[in-house]
Amino acid sequence: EKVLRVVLGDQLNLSISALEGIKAAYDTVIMAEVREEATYVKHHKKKIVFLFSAMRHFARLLEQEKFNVCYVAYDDESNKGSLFEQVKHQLRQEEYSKIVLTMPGEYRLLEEVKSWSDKFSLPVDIRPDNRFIADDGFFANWAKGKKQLRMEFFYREMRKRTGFLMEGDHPVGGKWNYDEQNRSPLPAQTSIPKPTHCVVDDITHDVIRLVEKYFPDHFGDILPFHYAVTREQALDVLDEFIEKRLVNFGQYQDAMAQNQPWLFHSHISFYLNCGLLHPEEVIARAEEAYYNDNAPLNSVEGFIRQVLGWREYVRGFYWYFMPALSTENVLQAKRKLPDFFWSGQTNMNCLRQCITETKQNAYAHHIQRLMVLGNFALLAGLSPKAVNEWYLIVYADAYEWVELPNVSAMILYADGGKLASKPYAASGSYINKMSDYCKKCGYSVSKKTGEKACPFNYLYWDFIDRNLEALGNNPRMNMTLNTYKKMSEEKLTLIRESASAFLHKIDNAQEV
Ligand code: FAD
Ligand code: DLZ
Ligand code: SF4
Repeated sequence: EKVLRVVLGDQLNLSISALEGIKAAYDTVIMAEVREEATYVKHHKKKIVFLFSAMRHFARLLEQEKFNVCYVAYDDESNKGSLFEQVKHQLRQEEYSKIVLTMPGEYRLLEEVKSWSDKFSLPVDIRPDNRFIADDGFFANWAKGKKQLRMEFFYREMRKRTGFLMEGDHPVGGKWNYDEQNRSPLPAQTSIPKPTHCVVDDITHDVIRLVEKYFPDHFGDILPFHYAVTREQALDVLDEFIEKRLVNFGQYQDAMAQNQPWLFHSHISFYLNCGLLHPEEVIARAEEAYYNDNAPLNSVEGFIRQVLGWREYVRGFYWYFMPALSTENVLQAKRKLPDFFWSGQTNMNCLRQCITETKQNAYAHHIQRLMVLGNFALLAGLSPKAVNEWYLIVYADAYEWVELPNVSAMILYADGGKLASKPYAASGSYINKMSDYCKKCGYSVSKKTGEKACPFNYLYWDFIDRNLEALGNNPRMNMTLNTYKKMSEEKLTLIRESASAFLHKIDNAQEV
């Protein structure tokens, strides 16, 4: 009784549920580099190189484990272009009693594989995704009957349930959250450890050539390429983070600096999200660093909150609110994406930095994604559909389950506040406080209106002005709204004029 086991490109772990109970001598593991997955949005070139290379390395590992692997490369003659067609083709080659796979990470693909059983007239066993800590249903159970779904409370439940950073029923150190210690800008001369550079082998070189050939019009730079593509390499990246950067992670978590894309972040989202690392092992390593006195509590708790809290929370949030989440747009934002989101060509230094680094690395750290790029998308009223597509394309760690809640709910407030209690809107002064970007900018962060003024300043008030109805009843907006209400009509007119001139320019592809 042969079983066909399908392993998707982001499920690259020997412990993945799709492989549980495998009979090496009988079963086939099928993996395929397919046009449909690589182009349903036009992923960043580096993202495709990373994933295809990691897939090829994982297939090789499976072969070493003596499994029967059917690996279909992108340019194989037998490549059918989609997972469905590839599985169909394989079912014609050999007889199988059933198909087994781990639940895909995206709604789109889950719906697709749910239809396979009928289409192939074969049982399809879709197993729970064991790449996460919270099991299916945990979020839904927690969310049931709650008016507000704040991450902080979900996170506390996860701490209690797993025992990470717990002393009995109490959080280690007496507090659940040390965020107030985690908001320092980066002092000018801070020395920042270099990010881990992994060696590029022949497999990756082959994939680089392939991506150059077949995806020439996709966004982004392939070289330099230094990401991990095996579990061993990903563990090296994790080691270096724990040894060199975790100590300062907390304090500088929200900082940004000119030409410093990596700072003290972990750079492991790529590996967590494609299965090379498991969140539990990552958290255990950070916790151990605290108990061994190698990193302070604010850093370790801050990091664990990201992985055990935010990451698990957004995944639960995604499945709880799909498919409605993907079309929500309570602020009715409609503007198309400005061209500079692809070219990086803008005089706004913060955006230029974040977009250029994104193009080079298929990576930006959290506060760049949130408070520069996201904040701009919110204030300028960019359409959630366009912004979601951009984020899904440009980051090598982007899959819809994690990208969509962060974009639609966290930055755009398109869900009307199910995730965030108020929009993460900020003027230029926040960016100025947390970075040195403004010092190198053509605009003046201290000017509020007019040609030279920082666009974030007037866009902020124009955003409030435009969205009064949607935001007016939110008590968390009271302070902002009070300031707004006290503004003179004259000042408001200047704000509206500056904002409309700026928005007119981006709508007409003029330089800003
Ligand atoms: P670190 O700063 O070192 O954080 C450690 C880990 O915590 C990350 O690796 C990640 O797994 C997890 N984490 C932190 N914040 C979040 C969060 N908000 N949601 C989920 N996990 C989190 N992360 C993705 O993995 N994929 C995405 O497509 C993605 N899109 C984002 C879009 C927007 C608009 C925003 C604001 C955030 C997005 N994030 C996304 C979250 C976060 O920015 C990245 O996880 C982080 O920048 C990855 O870099 P790092 O591994 O160095 O993270
Ligand atoms: C993202 C991606 C890409 C670019 N290519 C493939 C592929 O060729 N084959 C594959 O099995 N998976 C790929 N993936 C990952 C899938 O799109 C992923 O499984 C879904 O997005 C669900 O998270
Ligand atoms: Fe960005 Fe405004 Fe600062 Fe320029 S002045 S870097 S546009 S926040």
